[in-house]
Amino acid sequence: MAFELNDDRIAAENGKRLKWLEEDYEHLGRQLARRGADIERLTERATAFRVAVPSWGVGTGGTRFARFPNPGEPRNVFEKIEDCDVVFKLVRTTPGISLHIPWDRPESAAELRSFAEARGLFFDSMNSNTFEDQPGQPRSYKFGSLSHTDPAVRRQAIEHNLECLELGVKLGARSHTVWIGDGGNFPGQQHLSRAYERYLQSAQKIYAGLPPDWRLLIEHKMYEPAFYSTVIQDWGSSLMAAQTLGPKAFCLVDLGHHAPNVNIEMIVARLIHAGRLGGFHFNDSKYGDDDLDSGSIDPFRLFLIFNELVDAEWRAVPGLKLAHMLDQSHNVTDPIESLMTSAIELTRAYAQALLVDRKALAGYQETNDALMAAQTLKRAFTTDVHPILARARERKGAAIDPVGTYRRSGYRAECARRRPATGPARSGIV
Ligand code: RM4
Ligand code: MN
Ligand code: MN
Repeated sequence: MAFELNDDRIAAENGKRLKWLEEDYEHLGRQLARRGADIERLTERATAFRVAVPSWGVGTGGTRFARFPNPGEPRNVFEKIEDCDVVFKLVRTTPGISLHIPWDRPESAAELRSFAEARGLFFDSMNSNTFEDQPGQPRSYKFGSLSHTDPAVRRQAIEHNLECLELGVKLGARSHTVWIGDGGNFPGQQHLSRAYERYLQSAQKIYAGLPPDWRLLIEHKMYEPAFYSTVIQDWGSSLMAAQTLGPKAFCLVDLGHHAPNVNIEMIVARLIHAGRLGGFHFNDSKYGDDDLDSGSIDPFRLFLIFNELVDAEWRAVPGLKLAHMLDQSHNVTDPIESLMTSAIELTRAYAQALLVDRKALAGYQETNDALMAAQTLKRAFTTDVHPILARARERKGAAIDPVGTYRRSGYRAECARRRPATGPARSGIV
Protein backbone atom coordinates (compact mmCIF):
# COMPACT_ATOMS: atom_id res chain seq x y z
CA MET A 1 0.00 0.00 0.00
CA ALA A 2 1.29 3.48 -0.82
CA PHE A 3 2.06 5.45 2.29
CA GLU A 4 -0.43 8.18 3.08
CA LEU A 5 -0.98 9.95 6.38
CA ASN A 6 -2.12 13.52 6.07
CA ASP A 7 -5.08 15.60 7.18
CA ASP A 8 -7.14 14.63 4.13
CA ARG A 9 -6.60 10.97 4.78
CA ILE A 10 -7.61 11.39 8.44
CA ALA A 11 -10.69 13.41 7.45
CA ALA A 12 -11.69 10.78 4.87
CA GLU A 13 -11.35 8.00 7.47
CA ASN A 14 -13.29 10.09 9.99
CA GLY A 15 -16.06 10.63 7.45
CA LYS A 16 -16.80 6.90 7.56
CA ARG A 17 -17.28 6.95 11.31
CA LEU A 18 -18.90 10.31 11.90
CA LYS A 19 -22.54 9.20 11.81
CA TRP A 20 -22.05 6.57 14.51
CA LEU A 21 -20.02 8.94 16.61
CA GLU A 22 -22.76 11.56 16.40
CA GLU A 23 -25.36 9.01 17.50
CA ASP A 24 -23.25 7.88 20.47
CA TYR A 25 -22.33 11.43 21.43
CA GLU A 26 -25.94 12.56 21.41
CA HIS A 27 -27.00 9.61 23.49
CA LEU A 28 -24.26 10.15 26.07
CA GLY A 29 -25.07 13.87 26.10
CA ARG A 30 -28.67 13.08 27.08
CA GLN A 31 -27.54 10.66 29.80
CA LEU A 32 -25.09 13.16 31.25
CA ALA A 33 -27.64 15.98 31.14
CA ARG A 34 -29.85 13.89 33.44
CA ARG A 35 -26.86 13.83 35.83
CA GLY A 36 -26.45 17.59 35.56
CA ALA A 37 -23.28 17.38 33.43
CA ASP A 38 -22.80 19.32 30.22
CA ILE A 39 -21.19 17.16 27.54
CA GLU A 40 -19.99 20.14 25.54
CA ARG A 41 -18.11 21.50 28.52
CA LEU A 42 -16.50 18.10 29.10
CA THR A 43 -15.53 17.82 25.46
CA GLU A 44 -13.88 21.25 25.61
CA ARG A 45 -11.83 20.18 28.62
CA ALA A 46 -10.86 16.88 27.01
CA THR A 47 -9.86 18.78 23.87
CA ALA A 48 -7.52 20.97 25.90
CA PHE A 49 -5.75 18.07 27.67
CA ARG A 50 -2.06 17.67 26.80
CA VAL A 51 0.66 15.15 27.53
CA ALA A 52 4.23 15.13 26.22
CA VAL A 53 5.71 12.07 24.55
CA PRO A 54 9.21 10.87 25.42
CA SER A 55 11.65 10.86 22.50
CA TRP A 56 12.99 7.59 23.94
CA GLY A 57 9.51 6.04 23.74
CA VAL A 58 9.24 5.87 19.93
CA GLY A 59 12.01 3.28 19.64
CA THR A 60 11.30 -0.26 20.78
CA GLY A 61 12.28 -0.70 24.40
CA GLY A 62 13.99 -3.72 25.76
CA THR A 63 14.72 -5.59 28.91
CA ARG A 64 18.08 -6.68 30.22
CA PHE A 65 17.40 -9.98 28.46
CA ALA A 66 16.65 -8.89 24.93
CA ARG A 67 15.29 -6.30 22.62
CA PHE A 68 13.10 -7.14 19.66
CA PRO A 69 13.12 -4.09 17.40
CA ASN A 70 10.26 -3.23 15.08
CA PRO A 71 10.99 -2.68 11.42
CA GLY A 72 11.63 0.94 10.53
CA GLU A 73 12.81 2.08 13.95
CA PRO A 74 13.88 5.72 14.15
CA ARG A 75 17.68 5.94 13.85
CA ASN A 76 18.21 9.48 15.07
CA VAL A 77 16.42 12.30 16.81
CA PHE A 78 14.94 13.66 13.58
CA GLU A 79 13.34 10.33 12.77
CA LYS A 80 12.10 10.15 16.35
CA ILE A 81 10.40 13.49 15.79
CA GLU A 82 8.82 12.21 12.58
CA ASP A 83 7.27 9.42 14.64
CA CYS A 84 6.18 11.83 17.37
CA ASP A 85 4.54 13.85 14.61
CA VAL A 86 2.51 10.83 13.53
CA VAL A 87 1.34 10.32 17.12
CA PHE A 88 0.46 14.00 17.28
CA LYS A 89 -1.42 14.07 13.96
CA LEU A 90 -3.58 11.13 14.94
CA VAL A 91 -4.49 12.19 18.49
CA ARG A 92 -3.60 15.95 18.64
CA THR A 93 -2.98 15.64 22.39
CA THR A 94 0.80 15.37 22.24
CA PRO A 95 2.50 18.46 20.75
CA GLY A 96 5.24 18.35 23.42
CA ILE A 97 8.32 16.13 23.21
CA SER A 98 10.55 15.35 26.15
CA LEU A 99 14.18 14.82 25.17
CA HIS A 100 16.81 12.63 26.80
CA ILE A 101 20.40 13.89 26.64
CA PRO A 102 22.85 12.63 25.42
CA TRP A 103 20.67 10.07 23.60
CA ASP A 104 19.10 12.89 21.58
CA ARG A 105 21.84 15.51 21.59
CA PRO A 106 21.52 17.30 18.22
CA GLU A 107 24.41 18.68 16.21
CA SER A 108 22.44 21.86 15.71
CA ALA A 109 19.82 22.85 18.27
CA ALA A 110 18.40 25.46 15.89
CA GLU A 111 17.89 22.88 13.15
CA LEU A 112 16.19 20.46 15.53
CA ARG A 113 13.95 23.18 16.90
CA SER A 114 12.78 24.32 13.48
CA PHE A 115 12.28 20.70 12.39
CA ALA A 116 9.90 20.23 15.34
CA GLU A 117 8.21 23.62 15.06
CA ALA A 118 7.50 23.12 11.36
CA ARG A 119 5.33 20.20 12.50
CA GLY A 120 3.56 22.11 15.26
CA LEU A 121 5.67 20.35 17.92
CA PHE A 122 7.75 21.82 20.73
CA PHE A 123 10.20 20.62 23.36
CA ASP A 124 8.90 19.95 26.82
CA SER A 125 11.10 18.88 29.72
CA MET A 126 14.77 18.04 29.21
CA ASN A 127 16.09 14.87 30.87
CA SER A 128 19.68 14.37 31.92
CA ASN A 129 21.42 11.02 31.98
CA THR A 130 24.03 10.32 34.61
CA PHE A 131 22.98 6.72 35.11
CA GLU A 132 25.20 5.22 32.41
CA ASP A 133 28.63 5.94 31.00
CA GLN A 134 29.00 7.38 27.52
CA PRO A 135 31.89 6.37 25.25
CA GLY A 136 34.95 8.45 26.02
CA GLN A 137 33.53 9.91 29.22
CA PRO A 138 36.41 10.72 31.61
CA ARG A 139 34.78 9.56 34.89
CA SER A 140 32.49 6.62 35.50
CA TYR A 141 29.06 6.71 37.13
CA LYS A 142 29.41 3.12 38.31
CA PHE A 143 29.30 4.29 41.94
CA GLY A 144 27.03 7.25 41.48
CA SER A 145 26.89 10.68 39.89
CA LEU A 146 25.52 13.73 41.71
CA SER A 147 26.09 12.00 45.06
CA HIS A 148 29.41 10.31 44.22
CA THR A 149 32.13 10.35 46.86
CA ASP A 150 34.60 11.79 44.33
CA PRO A 151 34.08 15.52 43.74
CA ALA A 152 35.39 15.19 40.17
CA VAL A 153 32.58 12.77 39.29
CA ARG A 154 30.04 15.06 40.91
CA ARG A 155 31.41 17.98 38.92
CA GLN A 156 31.13 16.05 35.67
CA ALA A 157 27.50 15.13 36.48
CA ILE A 158 26.66 18.74 37.37
CA GLU A 159 28.22 19.96 34.15
CA HIS A 160 26.18 17.49 32.14
CA ASN A 161 23.02 18.85 33.73
CA LEU A 162 24.08 22.43 33.02
CA GLU A 163 24.69 21.44 29.41
CA CYS A 164 21.10 20.11 29.28
CA LEU A 165 19.85 23.49 30.51
CA GLU A 166 21.86 25.34 27.90
CA LEU A 167 20.62 23.10 25.14
CA GLY A 168 17.07 23.28 26.49
CA VAL A 169 17.10 27.07 26.28
CA LYS A 170 18.05 26.84 22.60
CA LEU A 171 15.27 24.33 22.03
CA GLY A 172 12.63 26.38 23.84
CA ALA A 173 12.14 23.96 26.75
CA ARG A 174 11.00 25.21 30.15
CA SER A 175 11.86 22.50 32.62
CA HIS A 176 14.57 20.02 33.43
CA THR A 177 13.97 16.58 34.93
CA VAL A 178 16.68 14.97 37.00
CA TRP A 179 16.55 11.31 37.77
CA ILE A 180 19.69 9.67 39.12
CA GLY A 181 20.45 6.00 39.54
CA ASP A 182 22.72 6.66 42.53
CA GLY A 183 22.47 4.26 45.42
CA GLY A 184 23.95 1.07 46.79
CA ASN A 185 23.53 -2.66 46.50
CA PHE A 186 24.80 -3.53 49.98
CA PRO A 187 23.99 -2.34 53.47
CA GLY A 188 26.91 -0.22 54.54
CA GLN A 189 28.07 0.46 50.98
CA GLN A 190 27.03 4.09 51.23
CA HIS A 191 26.66 6.44 54.13
CA LEU A 192 22.95 7.11 53.72
CA SER A 193 22.99 10.65 55.12
CA ARG A 194 26.23 11.76 53.53
CA ALA A 195 25.19 10.54 50.09
CA TYR A 196 21.98 12.59 50.34
CA GLU A 197 23.92 15.65 51.50
CA ARG A 198 26.31 15.34 48.57
CA TYR A 199 23.30 15.06 46.24
CA LEU A 200 21.82 18.25 47.68
CA GLN A 201 25.07 20.15 47.22
CA SER A 202 25.29 19.06 43.60
CA ALA A 203 21.60 19.75 42.95
CA GLN A 204 22.08 23.26 44.35
CA LYS A 205 24.62 23.94 41.62
CA ILE A 206 22.19 22.76 38.94
CA TYR A 207 19.42 24.82 40.52
CA ALA A 208 21.66 27.89 40.47
CA GLY A 209 22.03 27.44 36.70
CA LEU A 210 18.29 27.27 36.03
CA PRO A 211 17.07 29.97 33.65
CA PRO A 212 14.62 32.32 35.43
CA ASP A 213 11.38 30.94 33.99
CA TRP A 214 12.37 27.27 34.34
CA ARG A 215 11.44 24.55 36.80
CA LEU A 216 13.60 21.78 38.12
CA LEU A 217 11.72 18.49 38.41
CA ILE A 218 13.13 15.93 40.81
CA GLU A 219 12.17 12.36 40.04
CA HIS A 220 12.32 9.78 42.80
CA LYS A 221 12.54 6.02 42.33
CA MET A 222 12.51 3.36 44.98
CA TYR A 223 15.04 0.97 43.47
CA GLU A 224 16.84 -0.02 40.27
CA PRO A 225 19.62 0.16 39.22
CA ALA A 226 20.60 0.24 42.91
CA PHE A 227 18.82 -2.55 44.73
CA TYR A 228 19.46 -1.92 48.40
CA SER A 229 19.25 1.86 48.74
CA THR A 230 18.60 4.71 46.35
CA VAL A 231 19.56 8.29 47.15
CA ILE A 232 16.29 9.86 45.96
CA GLN A 233 14.19 6.85 46.71
CA ASP A 234 10.82 8.29 47.63
CA TRP A 235 8.61 11.36 47.58
CA GLY A 236 9.86 12.33 51.05
CA SER A 237 13.47 12.58 49.88
CA SER A 238 12.28 14.36 46.75
CA LEU A 239 10.13 16.85 48.68
CA MET A 240 12.92 17.64 51.16
CA ALA A 241 15.26 18.22 48.24
CA ALA A 242 12.75 20.51 46.47
CA GLN A 243 12.20 22.47 49.68
CA THR A 244 15.93 22.77 50.28
CA LEU A 245 16.64 23.94 46.73
CA GLY A 246 14.02 26.68 46.45
CA PRO A 247 10.74 27.73 44.86
CA LYS A 248 11.59 26.59 41.35
CA ALA A 249 12.16 22.97 42.41
CA PHE A 250 9.27 20.51 42.23
CA CYS A 251 8.68 16.79 42.60
CA LEU A 252 7.95 14.58 39.63
CA VAL A 253 5.96 11.41 40.18
CA ASP A 254 6.71 8.50 37.87
CA LEU A 255 3.87 6.08 38.48
CA GLY A 256 6.17 3.05 38.31
CA HIS A 257 8.66 4.24 40.92
CA HIS A 258 6.97 3.04 44.09
CA ALA A 259 6.57 -0.18 46.01
CA PRO A 260 3.65 -2.31 44.78
CA ASN A 261 0.31 -1.24 46.27
CA VAL A 262 1.57 2.15 47.41
CA ASN A 263 -1.26 4.65 47.37
CA ILE A 264 0.06 7.02 44.69
CA GLU A 265 -3.00 9.29 44.76
CA MET A 266 -2.19 10.00 48.43
CA ILE A 267 1.33 11.01 47.44
CA VAL A 268 -0.15 13.28 44.78
CA ALA A 269 -2.48 14.85 47.35
CA ARG A 270 0.37 15.46 49.78
CA LEU A 271 2.61 17.02 47.16
CA ILE A 272 -0.24 19.28 46.06
CA HIS A 273 -0.67 20.29 49.71
CA ALA A 274 3.03 21.11 49.93
CA GLY A 275 2.80 23.14 46.71
CA ARG A 276 5.54 20.99 45.17
CA LEU A 277 3.85 18.72 42.67
CA GLY A 278 5.59 19.50 39.40
CA GLY A 279 4.65 16.75 37.01
CA PHE A 280 4.28 13.13 36.07
CA HIS A 281 5.87 10.38 34.15
CA PHE A 282 2.82 8.34 33.25
CA ASN A 283 3.00 4.60 32.67
CA ASP A 284 1.50 1.53 34.27
CA SER A 285 2.95 -1.40 36.15
CA LYS A 286 2.17 -4.63 37.88
CA TYR A 287 5.35 -5.22 39.88
CA GLY A 288 8.00 -2.53 39.55
CA ASP A 289 9.17 0.08 37.06
CA ASP A 290 7.51 -1.94 34.30
CA ASP A 291 6.93 1.08 32.05
CA LEU A 292 3.82 -0.50 30.57
CA ASP A 293 1.23 1.50 28.67
CA SER A 294 -0.73 3.99 30.77
CA GLY A 295 -4.03 2.62 31.96
CA SER A 296 -3.29 -0.89 30.69
CA ILE A 297 -3.04 -2.58 34.09
CA ASP A 298 -4.83 -0.44 36.64
CA PRO A 299 -7.06 2.18 35.02
CA PHE A 300 -8.84 2.80 38.32
CA ARG A 301 -5.59 3.95 39.93
CA LEU A 302 -5.01 6.30 37.02
CA PHE A 303 -8.51 7.65 37.49
CA LEU A 304 -7.92 8.18 41.22
CA ILE A 305 -4.76 10.17 40.45
CA PHE A 306 -6.66 12.36 38.01
CA ASN A 307 -9.40 12.66 40.59
CA GLU A 308 -6.89 14.38 42.90
CA LEU A 309 -5.74 16.67 40.09
CA VAL A 310 -9.27 17.67 39.13
CA ASP A 311 -10.14 18.14 42.78
CA ALA A 312 -7.19 20.52 43.12
CA GLU A 313 -8.40 22.42 40.04
CA TRP A 314 -11.88 22.55 41.55
CA ARG A 315 -10.44 23.96 44.79
CA ALA A 316 -8.43 26.42 42.68
CA VAL A 317 -5.17 25.42 44.38
CA PRO A 318 -2.79 28.25 43.47
CA GLY A 319 0.33 27.69 41.38
CA LEU A 320 -0.54 24.20 40.20
CA LYS A 321 1.16 23.91 36.83
CA LEU A 322 1.94 20.35 35.88
CA ALA A 323 4.22 18.80 33.31
CA HIS A 324 2.39 15.73 32.01
CA MET A 325 4.73 13.30 30.32
CA LEU A 326 4.61 9.70 29.23
CA ASP A 327 7.56 7.52 30.24
CA GLN A 328 7.02 4.04 28.84
CA SER A 329 9.02 1.25 27.30
CA HIS A 330 7.30 -0.56 24.44
CA ASN A 331 8.61 -4.07 24.11
CA VAL A 332 5.88 -5.97 22.27
CA THR A 333 3.88 -3.27 20.51
CA ASP A 334 4.46 -0.67 17.84
CA PRO A 335 5.52 2.31 19.99
CA ILE A 336 3.44 4.71 17.90
CA GLU A 337 0.32 2.71 18.68
CA SER A 338 1.20 2.47 22.38
CA LEU A 339 1.85 6.20 22.68
CA MET A 340 -1.42 7.11 20.96
CA THR A 341 -3.38 4.68 23.08
CA SER A 342 -1.71 5.90 26.26
CA ALA A 343 -2.44 9.56 25.47
CA ILE A 344 -6.07 8.56 25.00
CA GLU A 345 -6.12 6.62 28.28
CA LEU A 346 -4.88 9.68 30.15
CA THR A 347 -7.54 11.84 28.53
CA ARG A 348 -10.09 9.20 29.48
CA ALA A 349 -9.03 9.25 33.14
CA TYR A 350 -9.17 13.05 33.06
CA ALA A 351 -12.67 13.12 31.51
CA GLN A 352 -13.91 10.52 34.02
CA ALA A 353 -12.46 12.56 36.89
CA LEU A 354 -14.23 15.64 35.55
CA LEU A 355 -17.47 13.68 35.83
CA VAL A 356 -17.19 13.20 39.59
CA ASP A 357 -20.06 14.99 41.29
CA ARG A 358 -17.81 16.93 43.67
CA LYS A 359 -20.55 18.62 45.66
CA ALA A 360 -22.24 15.29 46.32
CA LEU A 361 -18.89 13.71 47.19
CA ALA A 362 -18.07 16.49 49.66
CA GLY A 363 -21.47 15.97 51.30
CA TYR A 364 -20.91 12.22 51.66
CA GLN A 365 -17.45 12.84 53.07
CA GLU A 366 -18.82 15.32 55.62
CA THR A 367 -21.48 12.90 56.81
CA ASN A 368 -19.12 9.91 56.71
CA ASP A 369 -21.24 8.06 54.18
CA ALA A 370 -18.43 5.81 53.01
CA LEU A 371 -20.57 3.73 50.68
CA MET A 372 -22.06 6.63 48.77
CA ALA A 373 -18.74 8.46 48.63
CA ALA A 374 -17.15 5.43 46.98
CA GLN A 375 -20.17 5.04 44.68
CA THR A 376 -19.82 8.66 43.57
CA LEU A 377 -16.31 7.96 42.36
CA LYS A 378 -17.33 4.64 40.79
CA ARG A 379 -20.20 6.24 38.90
CA ALA A 380 -17.77 8.61 37.22
CA PHE A 381 -15.18 5.91 36.61
CA THR A 382 -17.66 3.50 35.03
CA THR A 383 -19.05 6.08 32.59
CA ASP A 384 -18.02 5.22 29.05
CA VAL A 385 -16.60 8.54 27.89
CA HIS A 386 -15.41 7.17 24.55
CA PRO A 387 -17.75 9.43 22.51
CA ILE A 388 -16.34 12.50 24.30
CA LEU A 389 -12.77 11.50 23.54
CA ALA A 390 -13.50 10.63 19.92
CA ARG A 391 -15.46 13.86 19.46
CA ALA A 392 -12.62 15.91 20.96
CA ARG A 393 -10.17 14.28 18.55
CA GLU A 394 -12.40 14.70 15.54
CA ARG A 395 -12.88 18.40 16.26
CA LYS A 396 -9.10 18.89 16.40
CA GLY A 397 -8.64 17.13 13.07
CA ALA A 398 -7.26 14.00 14.73
CA ALA A 399 -8.52 10.49 14.05
CA ILE A 400 -11.73 9.06 15.46
CA ASP A 401 -9.98 5.69 15.20
CA PRO A 402 -6.25 6.46 15.61
CA VAL A 403 -4.90 2.90 15.58
CA GLY A 404 -7.04 1.80 12.62
CA THR A 405 -6.17 4.94 10.65
CA TYR A 406 -2.48 4.47 11.45
CA ARG A 407 -2.46 0.83 10.39
CA ARG A 408 -4.25 1.54 7.15
CA SER A 409 -1.85 4.40 6.34
CA GLY A 410 1.07 2.01 5.79
CA TYR A 411 3.41 4.27 7.80
CA ARG A 412 5.35 1.46 9.47
CA ALA A 413 5.96 -0.34 6.18
CA GLU A 414 7.10 2.95 4.65
CA CYS A 415 9.53 3.44 7.56
CA ALA A 416 10.85 -0.09 7.10
CA ARG A 417 11.69 0.85 3.51
CA ARG A 418 13.13 4.26 4.33
CA ARG A 419 15.01 3.29 7.48
CA PRO A 420 16.84 0.04 6.98
CA ALA A 421 18.01 -1.54 10.24
CA THR A 422 21.45 -0.44 11.34
CA GLY A 423 22.30 -3.60 13.27
CA PRO A 424 21.48 -4.69 16.79
CA ALA A 425 20.82 -1.26 18.30
CA ARG A 426 21.02 -0.88 22.04
CA SER A 427 17.79 -0.25 23.79
CA GLY A 428 18.63 3.18 25.20
CA ILE A 429 15.93 2.46 27.74
CA VAL A 430 16.26 1.79 31.42
C1 RM4 B 1 14.21 5.78 34.72
C2 RM4 B 1 13.35 6.98 34.97
C3 RM4 B 1 13.66 8.13 34.09
C4 RM4 B 1 13.88 7.71 32.66
C5 RM4 B 1 14.85 6.56 32.58
C6 RM4 B 1 15.04 6.12 31.15
O1 RM4 B 1 13.71 4.65 35.36
O2 RM4 B 1 12.00 6.63 34.82
O3 RM4 B 1 12.62 9.05 34.09
O4 RM4 B 1 14.42 8.83 32.02
O5 RM4 B 1 14.34 5.49 33.35
MN1 MN C 1 10.57 8.30 34.60
MN1 MN D 1 11.48 4.60 35.34
